[in-house]
Amino acid sequence: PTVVRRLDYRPPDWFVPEISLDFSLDSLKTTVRAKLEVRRNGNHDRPLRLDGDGLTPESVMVDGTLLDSSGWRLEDGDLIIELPGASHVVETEVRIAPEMNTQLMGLYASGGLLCTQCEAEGFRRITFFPDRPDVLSRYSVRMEADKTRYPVLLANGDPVGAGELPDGRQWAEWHDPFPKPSYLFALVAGDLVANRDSFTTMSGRKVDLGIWVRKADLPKTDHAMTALKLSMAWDENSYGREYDLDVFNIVAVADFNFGAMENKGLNIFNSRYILADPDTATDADYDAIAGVVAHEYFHNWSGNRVTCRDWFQLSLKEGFTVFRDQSFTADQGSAAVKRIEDVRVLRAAQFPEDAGPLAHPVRPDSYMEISNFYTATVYNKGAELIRMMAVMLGGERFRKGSDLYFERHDGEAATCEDFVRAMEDGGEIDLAQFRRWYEQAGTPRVRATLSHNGTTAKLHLEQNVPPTPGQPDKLPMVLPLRVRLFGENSAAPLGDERLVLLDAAEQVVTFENVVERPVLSINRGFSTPVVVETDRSAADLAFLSAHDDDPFARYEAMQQLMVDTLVASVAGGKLDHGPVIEAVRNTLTDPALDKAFVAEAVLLPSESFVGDHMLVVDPDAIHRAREALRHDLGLMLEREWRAAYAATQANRFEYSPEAKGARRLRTVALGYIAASGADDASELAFTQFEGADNMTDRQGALTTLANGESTLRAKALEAFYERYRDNALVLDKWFTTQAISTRDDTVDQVIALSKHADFTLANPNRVRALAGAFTVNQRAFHAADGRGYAYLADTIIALDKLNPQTAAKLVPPLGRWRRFGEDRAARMRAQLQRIVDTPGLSRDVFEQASKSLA
Ligand code: B3K
Ligand code: ZN
Repeated sequence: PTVVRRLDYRPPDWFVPEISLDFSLDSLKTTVRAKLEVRRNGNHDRPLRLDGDGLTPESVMVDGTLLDSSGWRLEDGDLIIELPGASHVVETEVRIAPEMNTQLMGLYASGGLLCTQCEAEGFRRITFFPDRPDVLSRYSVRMEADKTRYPVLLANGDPVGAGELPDGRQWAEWHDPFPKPSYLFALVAGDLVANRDSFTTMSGRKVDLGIWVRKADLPKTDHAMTALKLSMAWDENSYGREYDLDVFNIVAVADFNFGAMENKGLNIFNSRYILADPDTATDADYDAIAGVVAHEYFHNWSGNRVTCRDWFQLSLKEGFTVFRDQSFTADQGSAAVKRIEDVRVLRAAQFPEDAGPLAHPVRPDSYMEISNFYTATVYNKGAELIRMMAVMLGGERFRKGSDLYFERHDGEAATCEDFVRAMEDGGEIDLAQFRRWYEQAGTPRVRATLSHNGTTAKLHLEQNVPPTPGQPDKLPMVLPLRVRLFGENSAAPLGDERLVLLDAAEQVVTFENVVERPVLSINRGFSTPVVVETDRSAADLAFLSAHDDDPFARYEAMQQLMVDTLVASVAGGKLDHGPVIEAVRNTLTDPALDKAFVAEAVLLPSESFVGDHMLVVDPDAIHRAREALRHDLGLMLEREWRAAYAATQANRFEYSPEAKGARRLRTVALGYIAASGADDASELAFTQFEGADNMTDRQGALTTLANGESTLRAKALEAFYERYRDNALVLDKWFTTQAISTRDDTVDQVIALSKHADFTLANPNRVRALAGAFTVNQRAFHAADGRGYAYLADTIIALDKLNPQTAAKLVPPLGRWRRFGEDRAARMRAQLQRIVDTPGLSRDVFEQASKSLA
């Protein structure tokens, strides 16, 4: 496959200021007529090239005249037309079959609906068009369809007309006044009902809001609606951004390749990020819904009004929008817990990516298939870059920078460089060296050593950015480190927090008036996305976990203590669980801490996070060490866990931060009680399972049972299945709970589940629920005999024939082979090779698998 390179960017040869689309919709035979006003860009004689993917023109007209087949040609699926003048009107007609579209890109069918997904390059599967984000057009869309099957017809922008047609058909027309790239085009046709509401913007305009779902799902849409209105108000208050159309619609669909899509005025969502009620959605689901609704809404400015010039700039809209949705969520509840969650995601998904064969800069330099670059690096590390700028600038100057960015580039297709320059000009800061964050892949490592002499403390800092594919040598980055010292005896801070900008390979920071032995609190709030190595003792970490005034740093100290303990015990070192147990006890019994924070802080790091701290990952040894520590924590603190469990029981369902925190702690406590080996643990879990009035408690109990050997396990799984077998989103949880089980037989169970009548490769959520979740289960996936790898490869190969994009997302876990011992590495490579050797492989999977082998 050809490689696309960032530095090869050229402006488009032709612009398309206006486009009219006319759809005659049918699930098997949809006719698409497109009328493009094209305008030559500059002085050149190159033909008009319209991207196409799997399309055959039924007819091609230029300026009203039908061309015979000598007037156009197809080249790699694209339509090429030689045009004499500076502007013309080009009309094409194609037929497509949404029902046959298993890739879920372009126009496709989902549960009787017709819907679209165009980002990044799906529009070319609908009609011939210059399908690149720097071609912005005004869209008029007319749709007609059977009135009974498709009573509701939606598209971008505002509705401008509708009417009846003979033969039981009807039509509707929508017009979007804002020029937009083709990836933001959308339409939906189906039998839908709406949860309707309205929002009055800061300048007093009333916007009609609609969340469209199947009739039975209507009662599950209130939470998403609340989140939408909160998001609209938040963007006005925090960024001065107002909504700009008269209507804003959201549609939920069951079959979707990722979370949701920010199409102008018509967001289309994976139903799992819309539908919620206490009986079927967990607190984590509620939070994810609010976060994704906010994210897609915020794209209206960071993405739609200002879009990307080319796909290498993807982080311009995604990194910024993730940062915006993270800030929104932090403002709605506990900012500390939100930060902990975000860092956990970064470490679980992005750090391993940055350390492996698929590592790439936040602004990549090349790709074979752009769909493979919707990554944790572009999204989550990209958000960290924005956050660092915000930390360096402070709120007010950051806002000046963002205001300038929106003002300068409204209506344009911009670059990451444009964003950085707006921050420099608006925020009055020099970001010359900071730009390396966009260029260099790899997670920087910082070594921090504190020494104390008399009343002076010196912090010695060293940074190092590891080599990554194509980037053997790295330059020093700018790392904004929030640092503070605490006195060991007084347990009080020694001076204010300092923002240290580490921008050289080595640097020494001096602290005066340090009158007692200082303990180092560094990278507070995770102010820079790096790995920090210190020589802090277990005692110092325990001290910080109890006394640091930055909640993130407190959590971090506890995590470090736990990781150090686990790594030492895997290495066969001294096995002393004491400091962890005491630190957990202190946190658990500290009445000043909120329950949600406590629940996060007392959780052991995941097995894969422990693995990330080892030279060679030994999944079985890590599992044993972690289970041993869990057992000791459960046993030694049994009284405290039971007290926490009792204190959080029987709060009737309420969706408030306090109630959520209580539920979270309850299930964590239940897990530890079970880990202690207590005889009544399964009974306790089963009672919680049966008595729960909400999914959080029910699933928490089910997870505990699913990890165990009790006979109640099968009983609970069966009851859960019977109760929810008709609810796809809840059935996904049933698959996931079994796929992440810590039991010895999980590989067999997962392989059996892949043959279950309710398993299907056609639905991406179901695939992720089983195969995707399984890859997170380090010990089961890395079963020594390689069956986990073979199962995953089988799934990838089978799925690739239907849905390459979703198949390609399953490849990276196999690419971590370098981190494992020879035996496992060989088995992982063998599966990657088998994938690469498969005839007819998609570009998506080929890119991921071949790069993973290198
Ligand atoms: N912009 C879309 C992602 C599209 C992914 C295409 N492979 C959703 C989002 O980030 O908001
Ligand atoms: Zn996004």
